[in-house]
Amino acid sequence: MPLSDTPLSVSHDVADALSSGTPVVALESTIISHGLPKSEALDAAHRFEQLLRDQGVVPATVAVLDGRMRAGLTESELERVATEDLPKLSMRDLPVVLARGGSGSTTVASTSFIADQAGIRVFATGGLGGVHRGAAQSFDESADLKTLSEVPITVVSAGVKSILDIPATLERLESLGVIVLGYGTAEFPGFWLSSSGQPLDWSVPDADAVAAVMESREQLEMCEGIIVANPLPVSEQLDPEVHDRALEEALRRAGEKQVEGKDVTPFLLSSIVELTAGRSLAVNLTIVENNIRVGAEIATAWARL
Ligand code: PSU
Ligand code: MN
Repeated sequence: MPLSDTPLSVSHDVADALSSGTPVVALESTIISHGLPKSEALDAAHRFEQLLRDQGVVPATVAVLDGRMRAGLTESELERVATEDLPKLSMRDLPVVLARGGSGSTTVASTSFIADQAGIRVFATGGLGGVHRGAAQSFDESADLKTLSEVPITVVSAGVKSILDIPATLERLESLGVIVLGYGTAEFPGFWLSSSGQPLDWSVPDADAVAAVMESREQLEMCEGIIVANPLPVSEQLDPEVHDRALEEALRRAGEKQVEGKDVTPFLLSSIVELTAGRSLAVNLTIVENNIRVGAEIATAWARL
């Protein structure tokens, strides 16, 4: 199907940048609509985009609005994402919501898919979805993993949150053939903590090295995504003791309330914000900003190639 027939709208800014070789970085909207308190969401969405512009990169925040996939939002569209109660859309939700002319925020999976359809190669986020604790019983594994094995995007993240089973997530990424590069580290980051303690096979020193891997993947015509695992500096991580206590209590609450399915991630995240008196949220924002900076460097290095 020609691109003009697909329900995809690329903003003028983003389309111009893509055709002129100006670097573009995609941003997801689930962080904005579900990952942050409503009071913070719009400011954060603005800040994320501005950070990219400051580095000479065009931001492409991704969402679904009124039955169309969007890459690059206007001010009023960004406001809608931050203030309306939009459903969180993973891959399998896209055809249904598009068919109904509906709207929603996009996860890592659906953002990766839409960004790729728009021709965007780099995406910056906070943390990825992964294998949940207890997945051996519940089979709860984020569709992010499957999609990242099918879409040749490069996503910058601080690993996955400790609310998940991190070793199992890394095993699944290996099975799925997703490329994982430690950015200046040989250990997988632990989101709020600089390291999860899990070793990685590959580490890269800088954005040029990531762009070189992207080029090499392209030469091999591989479709698997690249995860650039970018840790927080130790000086900015959440106090490990505060982290461990909040995590334990949040998991206990989720078990007690029998939270299931796609509600698990937002429930645990908001519980941890409450249990750390907002500190996890401040660290969360720092993480996304850090990843955006690295995403901008990678997109710039890629545009140079
Ligand atoms: N991890 C975070 N913050 C988030 C998410 C993950 O630290 O907001 C969101 C992302 O959009 C991710 C999604 O793609 O949750 C994964 O949800 P699920 O496990 O339901 O696939
Ligand atoms: Mn799930």
